[in-house]
Amino acid sequence: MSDEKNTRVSMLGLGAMGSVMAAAVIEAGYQTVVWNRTPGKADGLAARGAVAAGSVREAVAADVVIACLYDAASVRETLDPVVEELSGRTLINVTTTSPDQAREIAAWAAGHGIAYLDGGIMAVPAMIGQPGSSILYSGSAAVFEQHRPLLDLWGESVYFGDDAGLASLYDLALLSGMYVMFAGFMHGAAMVAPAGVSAGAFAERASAWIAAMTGSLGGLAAVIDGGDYTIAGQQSLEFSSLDDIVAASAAQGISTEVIDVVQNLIQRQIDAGHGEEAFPRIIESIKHPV
Ligand code: FVH
Repeated sequence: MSDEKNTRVSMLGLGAMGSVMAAAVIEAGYQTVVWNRTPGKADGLAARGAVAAGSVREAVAADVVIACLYDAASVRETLDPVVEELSGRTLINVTTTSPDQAREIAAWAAGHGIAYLDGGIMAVPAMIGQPGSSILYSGSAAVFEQHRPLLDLWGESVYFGDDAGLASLYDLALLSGMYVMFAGFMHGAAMVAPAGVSAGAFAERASAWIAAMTGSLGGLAAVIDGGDYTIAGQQSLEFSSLDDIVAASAAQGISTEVIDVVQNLIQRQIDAGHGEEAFPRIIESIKHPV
């Protein structure tokens, strides 16, 4: 641990997320260098003990370089001109990218002798270092293991293997679950709004209901992983018709688009002759697009 604290860490990108992550590194006692494209954003961190680098070239002269930039293009735009300096060093990229972009950056890094770990941040800035924050990693296992104390400053560190794209894939898969869940909440809030129910009042009920329902994810997963949707005792697809929800939504004068998506996934399986099988079978509609 004491060796780790002698590690010189550089943070590139001091936006909403990068500045909070850099502050945690400074707070933990690491020698911290910070850099941002637009000057001025490093001032507060310099006052807390960081060295504000005057250029990217100066910033990457560190043991570990963290990139928390806007997107994959900004990572390459920032690092391409200083690739010789980065060679032989360690790059941890927590910028959100697609899985293929993460793999491209990993290949670029490997081609220049840079040890590379890709990260997907499952937190908003206020959560960094707090319970509930996690960062998903894939790429170099050696980098993950060696710098675990640094990574753990930001939240739970979870490693998914040497495919640099896998952390990003998990990140985006989890976000897809979040967005669809939020859209479902919005649909419910829109349904009750004409009855004079505020979104806040609905959120109280919805929070309790969604929390209770997350307990069933493991059961759904067990059916999917088992590959047998003819399980007795499970609600069948024919019984899962969302017609009542669609009709009630229309009667409230709201769009049925959110519910139509789920209804269509169910209907495709019924049309294919699987109406008596269990609800988790809709994953087959998703896996096999029309
Ligand atoms: N903020 C959040 O809640 C989410 C949580 C999940 C993960 N994301 C991802 O984290 C990356 C950084 O996000 P951020 O919130 O810090 O983003 P911004 O506040 O917009 O700061 C962006 C920084 O990137 C710099 N930058 C942009 N383009 C370039 C470029 N071409 N060359 C160099 N730097 C660039 C920007 O610099 P400046 O505009 O101040 O000069 C900021 O430092 C991101 O991937 C999220 O998806 C955050």
